[in-house]
Amino acid sequence: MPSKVVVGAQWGDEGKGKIIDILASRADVVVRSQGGNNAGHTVKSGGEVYKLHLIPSGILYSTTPCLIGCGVVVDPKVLLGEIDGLEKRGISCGNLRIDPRAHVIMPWHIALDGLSEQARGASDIGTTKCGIGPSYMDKAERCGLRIYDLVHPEVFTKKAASVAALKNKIITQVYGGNALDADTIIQEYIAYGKRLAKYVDDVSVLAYESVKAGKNVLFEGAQGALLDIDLGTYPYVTSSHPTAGGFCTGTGVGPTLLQDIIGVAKAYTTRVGKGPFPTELSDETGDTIRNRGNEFGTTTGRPRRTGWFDAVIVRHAVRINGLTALALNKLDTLADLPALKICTAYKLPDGSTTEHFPPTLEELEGCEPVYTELPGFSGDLSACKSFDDLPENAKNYVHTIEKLVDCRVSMVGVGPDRAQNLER
Ligand code: 2SA
Ligand code: GDP
Ligand code: MG
Repeated sequence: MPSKVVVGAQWGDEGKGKIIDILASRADVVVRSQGGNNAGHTVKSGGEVYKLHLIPSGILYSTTPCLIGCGVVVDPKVLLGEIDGLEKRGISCGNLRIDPRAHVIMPWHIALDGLSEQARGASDIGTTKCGIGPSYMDKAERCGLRIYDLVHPEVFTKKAASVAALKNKIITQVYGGNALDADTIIQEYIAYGKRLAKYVDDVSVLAYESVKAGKNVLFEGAQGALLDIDLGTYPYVTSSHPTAGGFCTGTGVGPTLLQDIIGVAKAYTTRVGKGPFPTELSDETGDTIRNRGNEFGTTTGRPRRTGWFDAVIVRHAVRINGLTALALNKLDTLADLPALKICTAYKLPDGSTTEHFPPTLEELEGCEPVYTELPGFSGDLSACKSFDDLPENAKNYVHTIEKLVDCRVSMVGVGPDRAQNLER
């Protein structure tokens, strides 16, 4: 399986962790390219549950190098906590590597994430408050601190002191918040840097050489297509590119080195945080899906908003990622609902319809989902061992989605465990 890319095809939490874990068992190297600890990937294996935020899911396989690319924003405190947590459970992190170009999430980023959300009031984004946006802002502003700086105390002290002074001005004078103690922070982070130094290496070179050597390289996505800063539901998006193109800039490998691009979708739709959600169900059916599917954020525990499968958004994900296949998770969650709806298109205010996701929120406003209704299926799908074992109506549901989004469904999820995945 030379290079495979796994991306979210909706608003995140599609079950990428499970698919990545399955593919990681056959991968020689796993690479992450964007986001930070706002991601939460749940991997269930042999009765154990692992919640990973920053470390690529391949870490559960002892010999697989796991690379954190230059496009990731790294909270060193969280990363060290994750390393310690895994090592306590007997999982070695010796194969972890972090690109020196990756940016560091500092306490002022976390403070500013909270303060700016508060200042937005009712029009807040609903961020995870992990400091993701403010860290990417500094990267674009060219005043960010990078992993290289973190592991070089003299460089770090100088740069961090000047950035801290600027950030404290913003925190106190713009937002009326409390200034942070720069000296204490610098000492604390130098200590983190000392522990992380042994993991630092050039991920662009490592990833390139692995692909060139014919190794199976797995590129692990976080969040989802509709959260892409350019192609998602801006401004209700994250601050990175959780799309196939983001893997090139976020790891330092060129597009011709990426082969299979697998989009992961749920058999319905969820989103956390604010922003448009055309097929949202604010009724009992939505509650049933949330409770049955255990739809609560892996990072923040927030209840996820739930709704019908929206072929318009997944079609958008197929196009912007150039998906070669889809993994459709959580089909089991829909069992026993009397009828299932799929949104096939949006009706525009002028009465016409479109199959394409509108580029702006203003254009999306006033769009109404057009549904097709399919018969439901019942029973415990989690016991199915192959696609053929599924009830006819469940197979029909999958075939309908394939046709509507023009992409082959190569895997169907019927439960959270590694084994509950039907490959086709
Ligand atoms: P941020 O924190 O700046 O990236 O938030 C901006 C928007 O991106 C959304 N976002 C997410 N959506 C789904 N899942 C995410 N990760 C966690 C998980 C979520 C959690 O895997 O369960 O635990 O709450 C994630 N991360 C960011 C976010 O909701 C904002 O809409
Ligand atoms: P990610 O961010 O895309 O990796 O997804 P999360 O881990 O945040 O959320 C997906 C949730 O669904 C996790 O709790 C998984 O264990 C669970 N899950 C994944 N696939 C399936 C499936 O096919 N069926 C069920 N019932 N749960 C699943
Ligand atoms: Mg998640």
